[in-house]
Amino acid sequence: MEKVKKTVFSGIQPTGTITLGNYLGALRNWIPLQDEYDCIYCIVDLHSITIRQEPAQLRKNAMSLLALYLASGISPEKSTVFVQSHVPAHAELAWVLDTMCYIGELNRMTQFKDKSAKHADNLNMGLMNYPVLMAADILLYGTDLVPIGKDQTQHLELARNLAERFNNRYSPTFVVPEGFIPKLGAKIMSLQNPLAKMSKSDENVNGFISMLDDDETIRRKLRRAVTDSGMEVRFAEDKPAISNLLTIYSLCSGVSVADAEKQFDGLGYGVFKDAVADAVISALAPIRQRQAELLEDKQYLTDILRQGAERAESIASKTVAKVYRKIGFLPRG
Ligand code: AQP
Repeated sequence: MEKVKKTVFSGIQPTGTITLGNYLGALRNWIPLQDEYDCIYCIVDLHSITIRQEPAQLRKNAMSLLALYLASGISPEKSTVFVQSHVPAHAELAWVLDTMCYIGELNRMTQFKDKSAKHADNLNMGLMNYPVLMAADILLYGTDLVPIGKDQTQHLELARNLAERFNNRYSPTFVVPEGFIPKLGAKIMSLQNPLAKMSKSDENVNGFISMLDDDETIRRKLRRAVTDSGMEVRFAEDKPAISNLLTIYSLCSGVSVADAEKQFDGLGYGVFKDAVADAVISALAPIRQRQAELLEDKQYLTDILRQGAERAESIASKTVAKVYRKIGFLPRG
């Protein structure tokens, strides 16, 4: 039967407080999709333990991330919001897909290479298998569209390949998903190194703006942001730091990059950085306040997660049952 609405799936890891990069590259773009699609937004905690996490902090991060989803505009009435570990089908399908994914494919993943270098003391199999679990997340729900930042394109390609491989080996089962990558903001860079992605696990806290940074901290980090040689506020390949700040400014203020270049023509970096800080503060402060209010009512948040998990599980468990049948596992009877 044809679906009435297409399905969107995306998730963020509760590895810390999410950054302005996660927000502009992913979360913010999820909001308008809710009116047109059946959206499933997950807190991907199974992914997060590929890096060592402190248990109490992980629990706190997951709740905080849920409140940030809601404060940013995710509606639990319109969308399914849940925690990945509450739905066992994610781990079950990941195992099946693991047996269909070649080690060479995972070895080539740039995120695996980057994270292995960063966490050489904890080179675990989960870190390598991360993209297979991500494929399971997406394929369980018949997902048509996956809104992601640019860093996830290689992983999405693997999900597409695994879907096609399974469909060809058995029979059509999985929808082959498309990525949805924003034209602007798909890769927000570190404020301290404009050649590296802004990451919530960056050891240099001045490299990222956290969604929960207060106004003063946001301003201080932006004032300290590295700049390029020269004084012009121009979007150009040879100006990666200023281009990154222009991207942030444009997305937070609604002014186009071209208009922003004109607006700051001849004014210098100092004035520009202060304006970027004003724009970021205006975008984040209301979300931060709303998030704090939401965290006051833990019961409300827990109820959302329970209902979300029930909805997600009813779809995901059917997919796993279908997959098990197709690969030849005996029915339980
Ligand atoms: N800098 C970024 N610019 C644009 N989009 C980004 N995303 C991440 N960083 C940027 C997008 O955010 C979504 C969720 O990411 P994630 O938390 O699942 O994992 P990640 O990509 O590994 O993000 P981080 O912040 O770099 O986390 P850590 O430091 O824990 O590894 C994804 O859609 C991602 O593309």
